[in-house]
Amino acid sequence: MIYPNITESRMVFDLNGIWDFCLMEEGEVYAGEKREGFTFCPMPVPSAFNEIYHGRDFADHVGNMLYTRTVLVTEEMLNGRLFLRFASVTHQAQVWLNGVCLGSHKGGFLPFAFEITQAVRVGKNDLAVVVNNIVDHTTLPAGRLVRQTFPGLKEEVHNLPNFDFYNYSGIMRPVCLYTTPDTFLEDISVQGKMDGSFFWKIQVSGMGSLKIRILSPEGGEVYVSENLSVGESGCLWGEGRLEHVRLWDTKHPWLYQIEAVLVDGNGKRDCCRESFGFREVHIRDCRLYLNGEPVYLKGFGKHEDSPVRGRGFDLVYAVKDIALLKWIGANSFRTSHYPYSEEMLQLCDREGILLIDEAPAVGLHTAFTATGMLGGKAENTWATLKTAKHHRQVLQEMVERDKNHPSVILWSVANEPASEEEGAREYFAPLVELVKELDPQKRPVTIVTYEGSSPESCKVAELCDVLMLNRYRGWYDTEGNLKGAAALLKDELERFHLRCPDKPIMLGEYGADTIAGFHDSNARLFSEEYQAEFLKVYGEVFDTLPYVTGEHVWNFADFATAENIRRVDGNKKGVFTRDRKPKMAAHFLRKRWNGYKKG
Ligand code: GCB
Repeated sequence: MIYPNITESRMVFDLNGIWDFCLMEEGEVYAGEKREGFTFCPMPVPSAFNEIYHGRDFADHVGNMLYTRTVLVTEEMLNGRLFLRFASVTHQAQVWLNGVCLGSHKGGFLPFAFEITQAVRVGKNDLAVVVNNIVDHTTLPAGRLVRQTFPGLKEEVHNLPNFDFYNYSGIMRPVCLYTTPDTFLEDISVQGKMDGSFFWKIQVSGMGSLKIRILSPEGGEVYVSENLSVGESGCLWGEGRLEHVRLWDTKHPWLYQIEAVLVDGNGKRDCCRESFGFREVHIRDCRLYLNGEPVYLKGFGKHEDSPVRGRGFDLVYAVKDIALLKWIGANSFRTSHYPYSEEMLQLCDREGILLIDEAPAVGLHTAFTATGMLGGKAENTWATLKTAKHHRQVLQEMVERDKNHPSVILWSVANEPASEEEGAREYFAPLVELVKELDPQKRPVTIVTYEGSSPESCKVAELCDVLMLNRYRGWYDTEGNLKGAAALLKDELERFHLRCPDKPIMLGEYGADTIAGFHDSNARLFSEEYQAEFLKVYGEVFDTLPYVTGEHVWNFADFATAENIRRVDGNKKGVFTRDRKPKMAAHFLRKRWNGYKKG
């Protein structure tokens, strides 16, 4: 999937701005009609709709909502083909243009586009999007729709997320129109290796002649291959090798570009560029290697989350967060629990941040208890959930979107599924295989597992290249007893190592809820002292175990969750507050991580 950039042959028109918005009633149908005289309110796009207006009914609305706007199209825009692209609509979208349904898309964190060359007209066009935010046993993330009645009251519909973050929704990331010539470049895949060799593959919508150039970080041409003929399959690949290549790493994230120019039978050109790096990721002897050097992952599980904006696209927080990661000495983060915006990945490429790119597959556990909402009743998850097909779709879309990013070093297929239950291996084996098959770089793959999935009960450990474990000893159990927590942690890590002696292990999550400004000289639960001590004790355990290859603290910043009695104004495990002020733990990590080298 090619990111919509303006090039010599392509125009991009921003459709962000204020759209008309209304919540829809349950059972209400939209069939493409113009809703004149209807009460719409202004809604910024992109954004999460939830916190823009006042009221619980508004914020917690379950079901459909309608976004509309007029789109003006000029004659020039219709010289070739025109596409309408949404970077993400959470969780499902049905798109209408001039009263005609263009199609729908399921999955709230990945892009989709419709060709509108025929459906659009010069002048004014009516665009409408029906957005649905329900999470249930068929969606990713997963949730549950429940109907409740109270004496004398009308039935209420609640959507319980199977996950610990607020279900922000709406048209969350940018919307645009982009043009292409009649025959156009559909996809560019590119991979650079440590020895300077590179491999590219181009997908074209028809036939033509192709010119490929590689541009150095300064923009100079370092490789060219031309008059390459693209036949009926529309697919062409090639390889080459550069001398004195500059590698992409965390200190010097050198970015090269591949430029593809296609000329079709009528002499029309299409031109696109994609950034990439020369770098390799390997796993050997329980360690993760970047360009042949062991790399220890220091960082966080994050969220796209900030006050008012919720999970809506926000470049200000994206750049700020990268700056804070650098300040604290982190080198990586996980895009928990869904693929982040394309712009965030571009920033990580540019700034040398390593990413664990996670599919939106969270809540795959029918006994989910982190927020106490499902009561922890063990059910047969893999016979109950109906997510397998959709899971394949999101993995495919994620790898297609993110495959060229040098920052992505590991794929996460899911977070905390019921990996201890019968059926887990059968569910995940084909998904892990799919990712390996789709990724031209064959990056390592993981499934992030939780405490209930022990070294003795986990059914998916052997499927993973890296064991990524989320552990809350000293918080959800053994609370307050950090000595006991450390002993349990170490014992469990050793048992995992015995089971998988060749696999690196990393902590995908560990942390403690902490109220900023709450202090206690005895380091009691919820105090800043406890959080700092908790992280220190965990760090001491990791330092003694050579196969521990990384530590990702949960969480980078405080974030919003659904309302429940385990959360006071959201999840407070942030090392930074929600508005990005450091807690004591941030200063501790800054000391630990800056210059840290695992022996
Ligand atoms: C977890 C989840 C994460 C939660 C966290 C917590 O294991 O993966 O989504 O927010 O625990 O704070 O409970």
